[in-house]
Amino acid sequence: MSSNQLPAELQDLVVTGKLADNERIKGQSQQLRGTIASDLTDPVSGGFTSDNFQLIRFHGMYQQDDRDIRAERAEQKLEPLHTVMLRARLPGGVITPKQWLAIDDFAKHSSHAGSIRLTTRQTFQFHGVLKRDIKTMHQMLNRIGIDSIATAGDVNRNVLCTSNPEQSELHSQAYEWAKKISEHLLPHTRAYAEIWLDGEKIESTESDRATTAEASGAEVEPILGQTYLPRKFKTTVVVPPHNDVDLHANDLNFVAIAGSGEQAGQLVGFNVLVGGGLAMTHGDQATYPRTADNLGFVPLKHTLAVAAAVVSTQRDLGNRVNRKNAKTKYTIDRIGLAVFKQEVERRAEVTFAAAAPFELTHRGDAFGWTAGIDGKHNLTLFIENGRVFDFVDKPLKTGMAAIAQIHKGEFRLTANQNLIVAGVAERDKAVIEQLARQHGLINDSHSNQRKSAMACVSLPTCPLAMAEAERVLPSYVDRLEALLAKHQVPEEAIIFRITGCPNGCGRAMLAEVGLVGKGPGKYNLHLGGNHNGSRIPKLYRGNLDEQALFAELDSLIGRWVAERQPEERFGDFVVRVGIIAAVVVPKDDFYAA
Ligand code: SRM
Ligand code: SF4
Repeated sequence: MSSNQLPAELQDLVVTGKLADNERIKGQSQQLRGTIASDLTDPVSGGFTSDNFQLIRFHGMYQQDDRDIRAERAEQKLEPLHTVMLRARLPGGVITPKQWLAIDDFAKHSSHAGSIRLTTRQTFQFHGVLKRDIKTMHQMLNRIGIDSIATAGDVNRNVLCTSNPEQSELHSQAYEWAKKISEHLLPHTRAYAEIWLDGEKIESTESDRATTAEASGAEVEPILGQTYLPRKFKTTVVVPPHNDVDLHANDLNFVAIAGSGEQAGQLVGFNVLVGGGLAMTHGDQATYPRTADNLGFVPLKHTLAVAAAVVSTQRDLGNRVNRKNAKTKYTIDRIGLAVFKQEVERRAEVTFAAAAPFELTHRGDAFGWTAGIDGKHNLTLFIENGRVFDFVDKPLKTGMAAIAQIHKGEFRLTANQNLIVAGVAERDKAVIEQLARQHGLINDSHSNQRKSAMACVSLPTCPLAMAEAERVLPSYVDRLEALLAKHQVPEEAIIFRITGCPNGCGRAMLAEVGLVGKGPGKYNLHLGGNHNGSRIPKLYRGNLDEQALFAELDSLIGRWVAERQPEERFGDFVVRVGIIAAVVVPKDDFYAA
């Protein structure tokens, strides 16, 4: 038996029953090809048919329609206006000005909304791409060395890496590992190149992922397996003390550990944390958000083997019957952390050492200028909702393009939906800052509170949205700012996040105040997350409309200001005084009365 297969004694832990239909789709897809190519030439529908609707996700796209006009089109007996949303693969969120200019140009010509959307996972999305433009889009991306392989679907997604604007030695080493891990866990199928690039080489991956064939003729997927993973899988590389990537939202996390003595400041290995994830389903207590557990420390040389072992353990033991319980977090709670760890050790042929000490102190981005160790400078720009668009009063997209025209360094997208102009020479600082100010990319009136808020995309493009998120965030922050001013703490900031449904894309389940969409205009209010993102907030009040919500927050903020200990954060206060119980063991505590 290969170390990459399930030993006999663990066979009983495999969930049996009727497999989810997605397993059939993957199994019959000829390694993710399906009949996507023929759908592309079908002039009748703007959408993808049957299984292809799911399969395009593995190529980084989702079929969507504009929900604002869905009813109107139905009345006119028209099919929804199908378009795709594309999500790029950008490990660590790094993108060059030349690449930015090309995506800026494509957004102008081919995306309905004309915007570039920075996501909570350090990449960008195009919304509203018509079927006829999809191939052009992939070919344009390929020319600039970007792809969208495995940014969606049951695979390892875009690998995050702390966007450390100080660009320490440790950070640049960690970033190299984020790229290597991303590359190592990619699917091996040539489907992407065949369908979108007419078989051309994929410029963004180091190797042409030519694959060996099974006896059946199918390409071999050595890590992901022939039917890929049971569910989506997310990985980060974290450089303490900065937890901007929100590691507890992820299945697999490599926490960078620096050496001592001669190796001080150098990356020597990683603590490996597994089993984080934030999604749940309203009314289904078998689903819950969960923080990640620390398996221990491994030296650098074992990194890729451990990554592959965690992925393949989840591949073989994850629930393929019920997709709602399929993620790594549920596998670990079902089979036990000790069993999961032992199997990872066996597959990777390592023994985890005791976890190395580390501390995570904060999550927000360091806005404005910071100096790097290379004598260069970095400018972190706050992009509300990650929406790079030419708004009437602030032409952000034009401003970004103007900066890209002259910038000689790179851009870094952050996991907080913001953007860093990185590697700026002293002599170029003034002109870049001037361009940023001129186009509304720097606005000194933005409060700390506004810069600590985040929302998912939600309506009108997200088919799963139950309530608004991105579109209400600015006005909800106005109200929160007004409450902080009323209670005499205008400089304070509460980590405030809105997510349009319980899937949790805006990471409200790691906020101090988290709103989860319940229905149009209605939200569940969660409290008790903490500043560094290691505690899950619990339901405080359900189904609140805007008025009820801000009435609750008014009274809670009033109590916090009156009764807090020095420097005590809102999330810690509500737990300390018993307004809400702390979630310590998510499986047991999240729904406990
Ligand atoms: Fe997400 C599905 C947007 C980060 C959990 N997410 C979706 C879809 C694709 C809806 C769909 O399936 O049709 C949304 C598309 C909306 C649109 O129109 O753009 C969507 N998710 C996003 C983004 C763009 C939100 C944003 O405002 O930035 C983020 C893109 C990340 C990326 O670049 O890859 C995004 N999604 C997240 C996160 C946060 C994170 O990873 O840090 C989570 C919670 C963490 C987690 O996975 O537990 C998240 N998205 C989900 C889920 C629930 C997964 C689950 O475990 O059940 C879904 C639904 C699903 O997979 O079935 C989902
Ligand atoms: Fe859509 Fe829900 Fe994700 Fe928001 S949280 S983007 S509404 S799936």
